[in-house]
Amino acid sequence: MSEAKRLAGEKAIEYVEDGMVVGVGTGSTVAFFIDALAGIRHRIAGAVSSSEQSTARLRGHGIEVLELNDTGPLSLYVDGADECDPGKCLIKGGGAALTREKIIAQASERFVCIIDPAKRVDVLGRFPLPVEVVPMARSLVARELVALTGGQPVWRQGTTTDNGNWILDVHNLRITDPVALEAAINQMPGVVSVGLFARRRADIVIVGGEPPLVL
Ligand code: ABF
Repeated sequence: MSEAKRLAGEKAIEYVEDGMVVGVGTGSTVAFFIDALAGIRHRIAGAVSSSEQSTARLRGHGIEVLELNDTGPLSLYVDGADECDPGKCLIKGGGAALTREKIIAQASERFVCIIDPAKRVDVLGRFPLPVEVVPMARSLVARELVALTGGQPVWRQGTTTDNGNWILDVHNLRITDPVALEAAINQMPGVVSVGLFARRRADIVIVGGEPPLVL
């Protein structure tokens, strides 16, 4: 599977144009993209990173990491996903970086999602849906998620996000209306963000393979 991730990550380089500040996501597929980006680092103006993990990898390659507040809107965001449906709606956040990923996706004109074939599903929800919560709201939000979705929220113990918050993973969902569910969960007090990327979904999906599939 890591070969498929590498092929997807390398294909995404085709969307990088000279002088761009590139939005960079998080995860093992993105790691391949970052490594490929290193080969053209002199052609780009820098990167905005969605996690400490990606920041370290970018800097390790000598790529300058910039603040989103300083760059303004971005032309391109490249990130992975945990699941992708036929409408290019995504579940993300398995790596706990969902809030920063959502911010950068929203700030970007084009979101290129890079995945391996196993991430493609007909209906989102087999992968537990991550929800970032303010710590004091953990059990309140968990109860509300049960009432709203019928799924089972599980506290990802031992994980603190880059923003100092906690993650609930909601199991056993079948998400037939991702836009509506994203909006409903976003409205819960204590929720920082939900790992459903439906309102701002991917524009282009690259499925790693020989050759890569571009959707
Ligand atoms: C991040 O990395 C996430 O939102 C997602 O959880 C993960 C993708 O997984 P992988 O490591 O397989 O690329 O983008």
